Amino acid sequence: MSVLKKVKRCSHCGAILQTEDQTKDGYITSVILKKYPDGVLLCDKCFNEEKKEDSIIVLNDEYKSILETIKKDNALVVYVIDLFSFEGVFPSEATNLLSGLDVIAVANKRDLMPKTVDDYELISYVNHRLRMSNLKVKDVLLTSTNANYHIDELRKLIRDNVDGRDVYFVGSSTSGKSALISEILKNFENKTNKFIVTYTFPNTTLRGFQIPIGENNYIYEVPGFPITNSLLGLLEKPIVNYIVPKKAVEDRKYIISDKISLAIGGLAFIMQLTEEKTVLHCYISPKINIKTRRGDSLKFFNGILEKGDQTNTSYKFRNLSDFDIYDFEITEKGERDIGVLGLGRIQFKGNNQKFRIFVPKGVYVYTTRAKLKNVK
Ligand SMILES: Nc1nc2c(ncn2[C@@H]2O[C@H](COP(=O)(O)OP(=O)(O)OP(=O)(O)O)[C@@H](O)[C@H]2O)c(=O)[nH]1
Ligand SMILES: [Mg+2]
Repeated sequence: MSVLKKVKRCSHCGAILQTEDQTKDGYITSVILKKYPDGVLLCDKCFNEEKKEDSIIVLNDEYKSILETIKKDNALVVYVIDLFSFEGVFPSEATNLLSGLDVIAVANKRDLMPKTVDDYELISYVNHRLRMSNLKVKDVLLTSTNANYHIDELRKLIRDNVDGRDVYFVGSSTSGKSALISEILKNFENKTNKFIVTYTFPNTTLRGFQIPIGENNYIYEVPGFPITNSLLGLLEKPIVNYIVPKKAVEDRKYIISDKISLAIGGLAFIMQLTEEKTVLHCYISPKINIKTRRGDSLKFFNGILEKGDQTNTSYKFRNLSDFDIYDFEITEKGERDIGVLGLGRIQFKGNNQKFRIFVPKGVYVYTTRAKLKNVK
C-alpha cells in the first residue's frame, strides 16, 4: 500500500524541516518536532533570529543625537535601572554610544525586592549584568525614592565624581529618573545665579530639565529609552497598574511538569516540554492571578483569554495568535530566572528543562542567572 506523508516546513523560511544535520537548512531539535507534530514550527535558525530581533530596542535619531552630545561633552552619566524590570534595558546602541564615559549605575526601586535579600547580593547581580554591556561603571548604588533609600549617598556620589562636568540621568522610561532627581533636589541648594529651566536638547525636539549645579555645569534628565519590548510599554494603563507592584513581591510557588502548565493571568503562559517536575518561584505582582492546570493546557490558557477578566488580561492580547512563542532549553545548572519584561521573573533550579513560553507579541522574554541566589 502506498503511504502519503505531508512534509513539514519551517513556517518562516519554508525550508523542509530535518533533525539530522545542524549545519544544513531546516534543522530543528527532534524533541520539539516530536512534541508538536501538528504545530506551527520554525527551524532553529529562524527561531533564534526571531528571538534576537524581538529583544532589540531601536533608538531614533533624536535620541542618538542626545547620546552623542553626552559623549562629546565627556559628561558623567547616572544610569538608572529599574531593579524590578531589569533586563533588556541596555540597548546596545546606547551602551556603545556611552562607552568610555564615567557611569554611576543606580539600581532603583529597591523597595520592590524582598527585604530578606541583602544589598550585596543585588549589587553583585547588577554588576554581573553590567559586565555584559560596554559601560565603564565607577560605582553601583541601590536606591528607592519611595523609601528614601540611599538618596544622600547618590547626592554624595555625584558630588565626588562630577569634577566640574555635566551630569546626565539616562535609563529606560519609568525607571525613576524624574523621581530620583526630585528627591535629590529636596536638599539642593542652588549656589549659582542661574535658574532651573526646561531645555531642548541640541538638534532635537526632545525636552528635559536643566538644573544648574555649578557655574558651567548642569544636571539633565534625558527622555527615557522606549520600552516597547516591555509589558509596561505595551499594555493599556489600567492593566499596567495591576502588573506594577506597590511593595516587595512575595514568592509564590508552583510545580509544573510536562503534564501541568502555568498561566500568569492572561499575560504569560508556561509549558514544560520535559518530564521531570520543576518548582517555579514566581515574583509577580500579587494582583495577578497565577494558576496551574493539568491536561489540555492550551485550551486552559485560551479559556482565560476568552473570559477576558479586565484585571488580568489585556484587550490587546485576547487570542493565542496575539502571543509570541519561545522555546527555552536550560543547559545551565543552579538557580535561574525566566523573566518577562515588565511582568516580573520566575526562579527555578536549572535541570536541562525545556520550556515553551507564550508572551504578548513583542515582549522581551529572557533567561539568566537568578537575580536572587537563595530561594527559601
Ligand atoms: N516602587 C517604586 N516605584 C518608583 C520608585 N521610583 C519611581 N517609582 C515609580 O516609577 C514610575 C516612573 O517614575 P519616573 O520618575 O516618572 O520615571 P522616569 O525614569 O522619569 O520615566 P520617563 O520620564 O518616562 O523616562 C512612577 O510611577 C514612580 O512613582 C521607587 O524607588 N520605588
Ligand atoms: Mg521622567
